[in-house]
Amino acid sequence: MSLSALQKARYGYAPKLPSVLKNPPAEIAIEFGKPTSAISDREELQKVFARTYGKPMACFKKGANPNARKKLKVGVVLSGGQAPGGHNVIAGLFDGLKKGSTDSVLYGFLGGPSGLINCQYKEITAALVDEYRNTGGFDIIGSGRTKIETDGQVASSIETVKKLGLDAVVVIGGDDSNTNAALLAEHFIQKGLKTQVIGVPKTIDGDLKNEYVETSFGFDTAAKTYSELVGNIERDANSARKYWHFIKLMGRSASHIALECALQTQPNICLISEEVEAKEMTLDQVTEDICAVIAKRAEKGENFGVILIPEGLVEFIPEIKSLIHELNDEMAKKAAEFNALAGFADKKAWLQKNLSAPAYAAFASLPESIAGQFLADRDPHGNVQVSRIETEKLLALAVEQKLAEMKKAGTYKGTFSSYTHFFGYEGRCAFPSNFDADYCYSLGFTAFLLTAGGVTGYLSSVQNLTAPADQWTAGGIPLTMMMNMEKRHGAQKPVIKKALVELEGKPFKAFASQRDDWAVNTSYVFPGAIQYFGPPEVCGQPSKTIQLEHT
Ligand code: FBP
Repeated sequence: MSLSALQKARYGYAPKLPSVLKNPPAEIAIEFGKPTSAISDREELQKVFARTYGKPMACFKKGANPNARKKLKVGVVLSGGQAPGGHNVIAGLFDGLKKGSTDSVLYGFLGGPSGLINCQYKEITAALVDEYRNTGGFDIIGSGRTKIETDGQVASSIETVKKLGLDAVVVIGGDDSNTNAALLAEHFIQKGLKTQVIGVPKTIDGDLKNEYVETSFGFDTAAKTYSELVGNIERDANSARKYWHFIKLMGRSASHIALECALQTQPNICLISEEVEAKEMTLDQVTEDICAVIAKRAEKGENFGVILIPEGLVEFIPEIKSLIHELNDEMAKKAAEFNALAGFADKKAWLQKNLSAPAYAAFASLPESIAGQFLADRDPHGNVQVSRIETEKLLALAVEQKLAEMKKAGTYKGTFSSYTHFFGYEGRCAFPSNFDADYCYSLGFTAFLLTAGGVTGYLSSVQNLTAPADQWTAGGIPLTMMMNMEKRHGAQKPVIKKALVELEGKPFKAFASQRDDWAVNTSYVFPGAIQYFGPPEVCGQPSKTIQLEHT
């Protein structure tokens, strides 16, 4: 593989660590706090996690650590969607293990959790890890979305850890993967295994966060990458002054990415799914609101603008949410019957018979090209794949239609021409920002210390992230502490609670206090590309979301 100049330069970047982690491992002690409990549903969770529930929080401090020099065998898994910084988690874990004992071994499971199930792995050597330091992507070992769920999958995973004699498995993943990690930790103890399970909070979506997990890694870089692109489009729109750009931004459910991009680029409109749901807005109302802004700008002769749309929006619009739920259920219950249908017309007729009247009406109101996307293959959890639904096109079409009506009624006098974009995969494998490079390396190193500390069912946690890195703190959060029970596939299941945008939170309030002005008065900000070298105000700032959350 030939290397870009940036890649070569990034190999030489030394990630910054919290000062406590700069000590030799034998001088980093693990300290425990009081026992913890879950967010809610404590009794049920205690039953599911009979051996791992309620453990104390862990924190690393300078002090003697007699276990740090133990020779350890650890396996690492990358789970779910790519997020910038995953390679640095592995680098931090590897370096920590080798600092503890040069005889320690790190295996990487190939292609995600299926690598653990099927015992497909490779040893992570110094030469291998050096090729991936400070780079984006998950290609060092690959990732996947298989869940370790069935008895057979758990049994196969147990076989693998026994065969390799693993002291620990480190799972780098989002809320679902870390829920899975917690269950695995419990299964391993039940089966009398010594193998610990440690999680690491990953996802560009930014929805794996709480009081103790300030952000998931990858969010910072992905949102900065999209903000660069949005800013470039804003500048183009402001130069050409003739197009409205509808930009969908990745983030499966939560609107954190769209909100962060809005705070960075000050677009004319940014929809926030959580607000649309709270206000129970219909698709028609969302369209009307957009048209009102377009009409106001047209009065000033400004027939251009930029609209940010969170990827998950459709699932937050009540009538479409109900449609999706019914579709998911019916398509799963009568899968063979549905899959035998050939064309769109047959499928539509089938839906008319099988959906409730309101759900079918919502389906029938969609343009055919978009309606078909609601019928595409489900993800492994049986959910519609929202990144495949062209919400940006749906809205652009609906807006065009409504503006034509407004023109006839004399309430709109402008010209309307639109472009649609989807930014998602463009940001998931970018070179990690310095923030993510440092954060991930620290998370990986902390995962090593948790392993050496003998705990299981913990999430690696690095906090105080708006301070300079040497003031960050490191520790571990019991995974059960972040859980509640939720209905999945018709049954109550333990899950780590997803963090959606809080409408009472500071990032949303900062946005809401300025958006009316941004809507009408062009106020674009052009963040430019992520900078890796230079003064801290240019290359060392964390996301606006985390900065606002800490004010
Ligand atoms: P994770 O939660 O697994 O990190 O993935 C997030 C995400 O990037 C979403 O933003 C997006 O909806 C989805 O993955 C796309 O999935 P896929 O990679 O399977 O196309």
